[in-house]
Amino acid sequence: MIEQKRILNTAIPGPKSQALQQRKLQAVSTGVSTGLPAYIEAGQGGILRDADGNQLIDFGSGIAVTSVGNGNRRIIEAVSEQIRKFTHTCFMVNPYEPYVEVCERLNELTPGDGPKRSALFNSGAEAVENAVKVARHFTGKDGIVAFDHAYHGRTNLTLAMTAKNMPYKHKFGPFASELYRVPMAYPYRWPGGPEHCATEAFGYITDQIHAQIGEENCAAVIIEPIQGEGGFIVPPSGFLRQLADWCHEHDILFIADEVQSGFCRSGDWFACDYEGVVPDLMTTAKGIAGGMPLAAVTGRADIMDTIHPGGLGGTYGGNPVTCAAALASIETMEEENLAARAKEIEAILTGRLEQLAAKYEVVGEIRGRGAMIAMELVEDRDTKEPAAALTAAINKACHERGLVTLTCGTLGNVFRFLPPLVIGDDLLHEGLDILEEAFAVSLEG
Ligand code: PLZ
Repeated sequence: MIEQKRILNTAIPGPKSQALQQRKLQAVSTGVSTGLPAYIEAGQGGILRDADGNQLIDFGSGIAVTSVGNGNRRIIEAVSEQIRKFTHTCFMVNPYEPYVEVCERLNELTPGDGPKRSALFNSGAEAVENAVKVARHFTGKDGIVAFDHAYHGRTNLTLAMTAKNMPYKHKFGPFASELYRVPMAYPYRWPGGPEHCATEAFGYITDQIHAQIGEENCAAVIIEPIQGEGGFIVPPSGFLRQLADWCHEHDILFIADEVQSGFCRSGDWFACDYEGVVPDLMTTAKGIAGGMPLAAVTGRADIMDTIHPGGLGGTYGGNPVTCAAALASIETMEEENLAARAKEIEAILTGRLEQLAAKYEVVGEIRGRGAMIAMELVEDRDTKEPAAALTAAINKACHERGLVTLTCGTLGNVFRFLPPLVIGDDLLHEGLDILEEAFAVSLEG
């Protein structure tokens, strides 16, 4: 057991972490960078313990993954038991029950009452790639529409869908073809003002698809119901529904990428639930399996079952150990009602962040849902000029004080909060105290 308490023994990163970072430089490609190079040795709940014995408060959950907390008893038991039984057969060679059960649970939990089917993969990007494969196969069309600020992964096809050049795409092209980008309904930065964002964005997007691709050439529109890496952008209420309805009218599949927003993170099982949107296909990963690498595509049975036998798969997809973790993770979310807990976390985070906004003009907007909350920092509330350097400085000040924080945003000026859903109120408040201090030192010197 790790006490749920922040402990600072050394500077962060401490000497042992610094020595490990030196080894890292000699062994690991520079392409793989580390946000906070305090090397982790153990973790539980809302705490990560590093090589120097420092205990850090976790506001990142390994990018929205360990929603049920590191060191989760159910996950440890389920994974250990499965490893003792067998670790791998490849589902395509010798199947096993946990894979089927995960698919059953996904089909039940995802929005929509009709019959559904799922297929399991290893990473979010792989799930997105497969959703695109399925959409093209089913519709017989090629065009895929993604959004400004989108993030869908780092493989070649998903990079074509990801919006941001640096660091993701820079000099890694050429990228896959038949991928199109349309504006995102981003209320805070919508040129006509947030109140016109929903209708104007819908108009632009559908006009653009009509004029530049043609509905009859368009297989799918893919969107993160709350954009993650792009800046926790929440589209205006009603926008997703309107877009999904328009897609249906034109035989275009509506794919929701819930890799980051799914599994209770947003205060519902899925961010689509809040908007009453039923996607044709949904991609999930991250929070699904408490840190084990598992991802899924879930969708309408008539779509998923048009694929010929053998058309989908992979050596490790739905590995039994990851499936055991997913079942334990889903059980934890149900038994501990972590969706409701995400809403409590939302109340605490937004309450405290509003106090910061009252004090500091640099806080341009606070947004998000559940335990997926962000604030966008600007130089000036009128011009909304992004305050990327300040965002980085505050982030660093949090790290030095033992708080694991993450930034995001195409413009690098969004501070995001993704604590494990099992974190205690005391740690949340302590983390927010540290954030306040980081604001004070970064802005007031
Ligand atoms: N779709 C919505 O958020 C992963 C990326 C971190 P993988 N986001 C974190 C980084 O810098 O690589 C993500 C996502 C959405 C797809 C993905 C991709 O998921 O499991 O990283 O492949």
